[in-house]
Amino acid sequence: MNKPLLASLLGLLPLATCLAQDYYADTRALWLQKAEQCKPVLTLTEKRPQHIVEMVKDTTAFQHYRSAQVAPAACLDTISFGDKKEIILDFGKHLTGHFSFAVRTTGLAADGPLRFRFTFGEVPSEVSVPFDPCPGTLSRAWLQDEVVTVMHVPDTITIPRRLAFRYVKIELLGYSPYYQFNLHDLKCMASTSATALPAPLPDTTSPLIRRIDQVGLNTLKECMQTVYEDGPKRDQRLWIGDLYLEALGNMHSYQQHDLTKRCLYLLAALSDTTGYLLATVIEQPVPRAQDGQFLFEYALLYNVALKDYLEATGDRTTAKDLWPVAKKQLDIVRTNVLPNGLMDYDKVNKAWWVFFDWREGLHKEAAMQGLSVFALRETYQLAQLLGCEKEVADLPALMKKMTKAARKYLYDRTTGFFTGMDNKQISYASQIWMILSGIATPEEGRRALAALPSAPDVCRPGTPYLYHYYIQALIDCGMEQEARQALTDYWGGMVRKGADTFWEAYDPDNDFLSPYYFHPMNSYCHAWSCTPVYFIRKYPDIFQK
Ligand code: RAM
Repeated sequence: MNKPLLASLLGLLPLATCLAQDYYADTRALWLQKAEQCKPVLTLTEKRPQHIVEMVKDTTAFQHYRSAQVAPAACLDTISFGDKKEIILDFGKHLTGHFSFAVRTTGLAADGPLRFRFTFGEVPSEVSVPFDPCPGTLSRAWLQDEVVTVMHVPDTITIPRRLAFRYVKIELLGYSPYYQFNLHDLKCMASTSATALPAPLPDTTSPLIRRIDQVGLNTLKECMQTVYEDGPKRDQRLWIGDLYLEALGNMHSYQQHDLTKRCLYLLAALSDTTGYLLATVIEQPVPRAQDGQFLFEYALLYNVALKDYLEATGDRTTAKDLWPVAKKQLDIVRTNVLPNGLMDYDKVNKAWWVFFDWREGLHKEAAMQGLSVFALRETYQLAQLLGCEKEVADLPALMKKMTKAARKYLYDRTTGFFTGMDNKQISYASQIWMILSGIATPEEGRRALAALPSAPDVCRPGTPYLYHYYIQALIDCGMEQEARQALTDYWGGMVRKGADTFWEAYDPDNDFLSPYYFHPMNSYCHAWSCTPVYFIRKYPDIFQK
C-alpha cells in the first residue's frame, strides 16, 4: 500500500472507532449487575392432576374442542396403562413448571423399556389436533410434545423442559407384552415469582368483572418468572411491549416493582451498540438480546415504562441511571421526522419492525405518528420529574409541529377519522394512537370511537395488545360506559370460551386466528392480555360498581 493512502486511512481511524463505539460502554456491566441483583427467587408449588378427561369435538366450543370429565385423576393409580394406551389429564388450571411422573409394574418384573409421548396443552385443541405436518411459521419445537423412553421400571422421570399447560395427553408408544405397569405420582412443580396477594375486589364488583380480574391475575402470575415473560409457553422471554403492559398490571396488583426494575436494567444492558434498544431479551443460558430485533414502538415505549416505574416507586436512582437510554431513544423520532412534521413512514418501515398489532393488512402510518408524539410527551414528563428537561428542550416544539402536521395531513374532518396520507384505511389503531397522543381532541376522539364499530371496512384489533390501548382511548375520551362494555365483551368473551388465562391473539369472530398460521402455536397465557387487572383496579368507578 502506498504511504499517502495508508496515512489517510490511518487518519480515518479515530472516526471509524468512534462510529463503532459502544454507546453505553461504561455502564453496561453495572446495569447487568443491577439487573441480576433484582432477580427474583421463584416460588415452587406442587400441583397434581384433578381429572381424567376426554376432548369432545364440538363446533360450538372454542376451536371446536371441549374437555369432558371422565373420572377423578386418582383412578390412574389403579389403571393398568397397557390396557389404556392413551389418557388425557386435566390439572384444573394453567400451570408453568416442571412435570414429572413415576412408572411401576403391577405384578411381574419389567423385561423391557417403555416409551410414551406426552403432549401438553394450554387449551383443549392443543392436545386434540395433529401437530404434523406443521404449517406454523415459528419453530416446530415450541409445540409441547415430548417422547420419553423409560429404560428401567420402576423409575421417576422429570421432563427437562419447562412447560406451560393445563392438559396433558399421554400416549403409549412402546411396551412389552410380558408385564403390566401403571403411571403414578404425576405432578407439576409450578413456578412463579408473583407472591404478594392482591387485595380482593369489593362486593359491588359484578361477577363477570371479578372473573375477568381473576383470569387476568392468573395470566400475569404465570408470566412473572425471573423476567416478565411474554408467554410461559412461547416465547418465554422479555419483550418491551409486553413488559410495559405487565408492569401496569403489576402496579395495580402484585406490586413487585423489583421485577420491573430488573427488566428495565436488562434491556438497557443488552441494548444495541448504537444505543437503541433491542425489543427482546432471552435469559438462557446467559442473558442476551435478539440481534437486530429493532421494533419501533417498543423502543419508545421503554421510556413510558421507565416513567411509570418512577411514578409508582419514587426510585430516582434507577430512573436517573437509565435516563440516558430514554434520552437516546428520542433520536428514533428526531431522525425520522420530515420537514413537514410527519414521520417518514417509508424510511422507518425499512429500518424498523413497525408492529402495533398482528392484524394483517393494518396500515400503520397514523398510528406511527400518534405513538411518536405520545412517547415524546411521556419522555418529556420523565425529564421533568428528573429535572432534566433542559437536556430535551427541543421536545415541546417538536411535539407541536408533529401534532399540527397530523391534524393537517391525516385528519378527515368530513368523516371524522384519522387515516394515512394516501392510504385511507379506517382502523382502530389509527384512531387509538391519535387519541392517546393528544393529537385528536377529546370531542374528535369521541366522534371517531363512536363511529368506528360500524365504519365501512374498518380494520379491527386482532390482539388484546391493541385492545388494551382501545380501552385506554375510550377512558381518556370520557366514554366510560363504552370502556366497561368493551372490556367485558372482549375479555369476557374469552372467559365465556373457557379461558383460565388470557390469550395472545383473540378475534371474537375467528377462533383460529393465528399470527403464525397454526393456532396451536399461539400462546394462550400471554402477558399483554393481562391488563384488565390494571383497568379494573385503576378505575374503580368504571369497573367496580
Ligand atoms: C410476539 C410475542 C410478543 C410480542 C411480539 C411483538 O412474537 O408474542 O408477545 O411482543 O410478538
